[in-house]
Amino acid sequence: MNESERYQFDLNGYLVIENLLSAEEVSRYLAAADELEDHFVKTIDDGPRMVGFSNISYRFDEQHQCFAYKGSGGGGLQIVVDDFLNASPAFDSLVGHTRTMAYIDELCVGPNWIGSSELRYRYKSNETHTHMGGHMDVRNRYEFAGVKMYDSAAQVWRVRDFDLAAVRVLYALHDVPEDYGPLCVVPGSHKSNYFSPYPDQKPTAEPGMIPVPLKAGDAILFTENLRHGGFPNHRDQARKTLHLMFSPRWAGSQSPIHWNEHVYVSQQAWSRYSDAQRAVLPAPSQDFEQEAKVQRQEIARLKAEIADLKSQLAARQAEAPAAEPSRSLFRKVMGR
Ligand SMILES: O=C(O)CCC(=O)C(=O)O
Repeated sequence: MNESERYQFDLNGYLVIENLLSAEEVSRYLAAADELEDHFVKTIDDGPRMVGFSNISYRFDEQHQCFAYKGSGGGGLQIVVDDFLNASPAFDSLVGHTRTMAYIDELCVGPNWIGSSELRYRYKSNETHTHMGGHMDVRNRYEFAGVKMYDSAAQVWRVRDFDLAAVRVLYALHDVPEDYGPLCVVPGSHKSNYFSPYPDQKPTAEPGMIPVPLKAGDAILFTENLRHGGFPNHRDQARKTLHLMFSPRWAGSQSPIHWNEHVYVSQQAWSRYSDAQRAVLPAPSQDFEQEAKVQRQEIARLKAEIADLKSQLAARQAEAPAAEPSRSLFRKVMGR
């Protein structure tokens, strides 16, 4: 980071890096995102399903080894694909991406790694409700250290300015102007001593919230303590972006499906990575463990669905009109 970038990042809590991705990287990632889109749109409501933090219902996509969920902020559809790095070798060069890691290593003490990875499709009218702002969660800590520290990853003593527990990077796969659903932020809110008094809702209604338009290949880096959201997408096409979160290895994931655990790396993706790439991801859990986790959740969901259907049936039976009087009662009443 140069002097101006350090100043801007500390002051505002975010930084736009123009052309962090090369034109070739942008076209490769966008082509892969385009190719996957149809599949995720068609299958998003299928099983098997798993429930993540905050009751978010995910679908495990066996074919691409990803977890996907949908949302509808602002009334428009959003599809979020967690662990998208498994979905295509086209994304491999994003793991340990040299230009990105130069920023991450300066902001976040090593050994650091990818704490969440999302491919987001945000369709017409979709917006992301406002959230975060200030000292909200220790896993998001923003700290200006400015002291000499031992860097255990590089095994050297050095003066470190930034000591963040979570840095998000959002890469634009096409131009994202103001009407195309850009990320929005309240600059400086990462240092706020009060939580936002405004509801976690309409990003356009919150005072101080500004959109951050990007060009294809640009990225925005921000501290997770920064208050942010996503402006509405007014266009007929989906806004497509890639999101990585970096954290020290000891910090738990904030992806709802991996809450306080870590991202899922498939055996297939792992086998493609170099040692340097493997350093920024956890090794794959045994496939059978992952499979068992998915199956246990699916069984629990089906049991809950059966219980719910049984109680609906019981309620309907209770409401049903009384049965015809029995013949003996009829006889009694009629005196026969
Ligand atoms: O995709 C967006 O516009 C919003 C992203 C966001 O809120 C997040 O990364 O936490």
